[in-house]
Amino acid sequence: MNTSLHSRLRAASIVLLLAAALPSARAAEGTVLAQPGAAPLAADLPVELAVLTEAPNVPPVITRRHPAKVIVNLEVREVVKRLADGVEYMFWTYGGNVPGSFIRVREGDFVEFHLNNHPTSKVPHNIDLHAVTGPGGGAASSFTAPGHSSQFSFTAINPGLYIYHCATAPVPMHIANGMYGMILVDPKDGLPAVDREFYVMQGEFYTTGRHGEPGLQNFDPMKAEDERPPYIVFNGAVGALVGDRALQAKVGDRVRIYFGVGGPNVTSSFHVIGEIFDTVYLEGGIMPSQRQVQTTMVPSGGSTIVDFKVDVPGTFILVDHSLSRAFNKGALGMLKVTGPENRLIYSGKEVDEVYIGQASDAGFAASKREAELVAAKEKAIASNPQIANITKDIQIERGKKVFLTSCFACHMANGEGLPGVFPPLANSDYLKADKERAIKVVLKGLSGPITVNGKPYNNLMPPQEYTDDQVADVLTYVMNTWGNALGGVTATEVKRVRGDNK
Ligand code: HEC
Ligand SMILES: [Cu+2]
Repeated sequence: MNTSLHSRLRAASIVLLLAAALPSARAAEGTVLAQPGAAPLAADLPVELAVLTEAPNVPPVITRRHPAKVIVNLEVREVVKRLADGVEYMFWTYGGNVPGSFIRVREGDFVEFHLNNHPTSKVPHNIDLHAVTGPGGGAASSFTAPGHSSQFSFTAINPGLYIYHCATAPVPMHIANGMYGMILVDPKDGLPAVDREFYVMQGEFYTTGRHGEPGLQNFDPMKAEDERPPYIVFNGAVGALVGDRALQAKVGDRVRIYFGVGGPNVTSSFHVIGEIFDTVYLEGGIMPSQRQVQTTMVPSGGSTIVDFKVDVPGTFILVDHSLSRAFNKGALGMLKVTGPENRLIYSGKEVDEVYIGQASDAGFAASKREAELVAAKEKAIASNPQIANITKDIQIERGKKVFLTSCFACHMANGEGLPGVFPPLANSDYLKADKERAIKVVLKGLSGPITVNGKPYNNLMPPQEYTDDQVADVLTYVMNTWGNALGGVTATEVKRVRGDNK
């Protein structure tokens, strides 16, 4: 390192140390360096905890007319959830859902941001908020290993609707797994009032299987590189906004949609079938940029705000008007408007079913009924002892194969383990005592002191990377071999424990 750079860095760190030592400036080096008379010191601001909401909900309008110090606690969690009927995906999320929790602050607010990466996460994550003025948008200061938290702060000097996303390598993969959301920085005097506000984000998923291929799907890096997503969806899943989950409004309401594109790659031609946007705040800025708009273009990593009044009842379909995406890949949602007809504005009856096919109410009802029947079938199978026994025997053989890919290396092929190092699975009182705990051990690993059959162990078992079925099978094998007779484990039980995230 050259000496002048070295001494400049040292000078910079002394400034930071001094800043930290001054009581009034403890909260923020940033404001200490601000121009005199610019903003009040963060330490003098009233403190608020940010209300975070799950899509399609938006936190309440900010009514205060002064800046505040707003504390945001956002937790990263890796969770298996529904991508489409019968299709699951390991989503990486901000707050447990895709898109991530909606954050709302006011222009001039001092934001103290805490990013917490859940202990069950497999990889580190961070956050780049486009609302942050500063290198990386917070990414470098928020790099957080599993089980850790990091903190940084910024002043929201620019009002607008901003995307946030993970910027940990490989960045396209983190975003493609669902790591994006939005932060709204309300202008000082707020946006014009409306009756309903919604939060919708588009993003694509690069699954190894084709669109609709059932089961837990993995991320396919080649498809991502070639930009060939089998899924392009609103709010993280096919049908996230249809049927019972549709957006709701009443005739006469002024509706606002905060719409963003997480991507990572595909832009959106955002359109609501049967509506005209009265106002578009192009690219998520705060100036109305156009009136009477049919379709607005939203870039990847960008946003838009659209306002429109709903004049007649019916179902209005949200789409990416690159329509194969809507009709074949999932980018389709609904706004259901109830209230009196206005024959002057629109005379016809609803004819959704003819063109939206599977996403129509009839299709939605069919998927719901199908799910009920599948559950009923599984229940019937489970309660038939003959089928249950055959199922268990199949599980045991499959589980043995799983056991022989990893577990045996430590716990030994005969399940006896190694004295003082690897605990036994044969006749293990630890295993016997708690089935749910055993599932957790396999999914999430185990470390620290434990006692098995009266002997102490204090070692580390890494989490085992298997599907729900494989975990169920291997535990069923372990629980019914070497003299163990402990019943079975189902994939459903494993899924529940995996989703638990505790
Ligand atoms: C790299 C070595 C290693 C592998 C591979 C491994 N384990 Fe473990 N396992 C351990 C260690 C070490 C412990 C004890 C951890 C501690 O001391 O806290 C343990 C504990 C357990 C326990 C709880 C203690 C007991 O004896 O009942 C169960 C159950 C278990 N492992 C099952 C499995 C299964 C099933 C697999 C394969 C899917 C597996 N393990 C793979 C090392 C391993
Ligand atoms: Cu990430």
